[in-house]
Amino acid sequence: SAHFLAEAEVIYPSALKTKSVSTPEYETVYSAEKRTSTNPYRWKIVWRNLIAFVYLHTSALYGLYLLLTFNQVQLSTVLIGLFLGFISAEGVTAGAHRLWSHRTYSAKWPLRFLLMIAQTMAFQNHLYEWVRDHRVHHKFTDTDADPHNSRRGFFFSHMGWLLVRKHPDVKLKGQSVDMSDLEKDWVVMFQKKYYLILMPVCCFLIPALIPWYFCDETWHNSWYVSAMLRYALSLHFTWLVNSAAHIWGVKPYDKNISPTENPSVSVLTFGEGWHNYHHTFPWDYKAAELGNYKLNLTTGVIDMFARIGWAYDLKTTDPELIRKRSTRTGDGTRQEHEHSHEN
Ligand code: ST9
Ligand code: ZN
Ligand code: ZN
Repeated sequence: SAHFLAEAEVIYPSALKTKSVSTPEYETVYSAEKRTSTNPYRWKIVWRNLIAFVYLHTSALYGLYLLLTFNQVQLSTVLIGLFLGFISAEGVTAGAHRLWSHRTYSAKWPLRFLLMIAQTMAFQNHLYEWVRDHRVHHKFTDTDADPHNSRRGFFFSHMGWLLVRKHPDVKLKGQSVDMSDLEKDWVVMFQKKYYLILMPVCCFLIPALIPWYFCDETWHNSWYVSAMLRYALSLHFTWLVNSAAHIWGVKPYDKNISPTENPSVSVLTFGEGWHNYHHTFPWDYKAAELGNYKLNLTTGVIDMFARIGWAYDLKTTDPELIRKRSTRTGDGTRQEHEHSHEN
């Protein structure tokens, strides 16, 4: 999708300078590269993305500055930004992640449509691409085929992976991931087809228009706070799942994998920081052992839609299975819990 971009080669062994190699050719080159093992990764910066990220971060910092010099930005603008940030986060957590990537529950089309619009507001690529990358992340965690392989360091797994071409293993091994369920979902295919119109409208235009039109905010403040700052923060909170929650924290369920239990990330992502649990039991709609809404607001949102029948077939994990598994593979930090719901 991004082939028309300008790009520069940073570290790129001259022997590998072919731009688009065919699969067999690549495999030969790659295994030769692996044998010599001088440069396991080939970094090719995507300048369009780098420039866009520089603009986004400069604008977001300026938005933060406007916000901190209180008299400039209206309170209603801040509240609208927070609200839209929350809605877009649910599009990612309840939608892209727990519904479409992992099928932890089923949803009627009105809920799928709402989640799709919310996820479009989050601009983290369309659902089809997001889910494909995420399924590949789970299937090939911490290998070259993992799009945000955490072995390549904090920065790469956080945002660096969006600034360079993917490792060829991602594309090669990624082909083994079944995407037919998404291809059958008209909501997903509709978003994919119209993404280049829907995304700018939902992520930038509407969030900037609302405070300006309804609250007499200046267009300037509206743009930098409700559009830029809101978007940048939601990206960084999301990215922390791939960076921080693959580095820092305990591993009560499986000590042999990098994902951790990270309460701070859980707060910032409405429940997606219980990542050791999630990688061990990915089918659980709570993405955590416990259903505590305070540290997992997304579970509360799904439960709410379950109450009105829009979400159904919520999948969870048998406590006995969790106990056995953590005894066998955990790091010993799991507390025995009362399994009565404490919400
Ligand atoms: C963003 C995504 O931020 C964040 C995702 C985070 C995930 C977190 C998960 C944690 C759990 C949930 C947390 C919730 C948190 C809640 C929020 C709280 C506030 N499999 O990609 P291309 C093939 S996006 C199989 O162009 P390049 C495929 O054939 C931010 N095949 O590769 C494809 O063609 P097509 C905004 C794959 O050229 C072809 O390769 N967006 C796979 O290397 C080319 O693919 C951006 O910044 C695969 N996985 O470029 C733009 N992948 O698509 C980012 C690829 O036609 N993207 N293929 O089928 C790009 O510009 C480019 O993708 C690139 C790589 C430069 C990164
Ligand atoms: Zn996941
Ligand atoms: Zn992960």
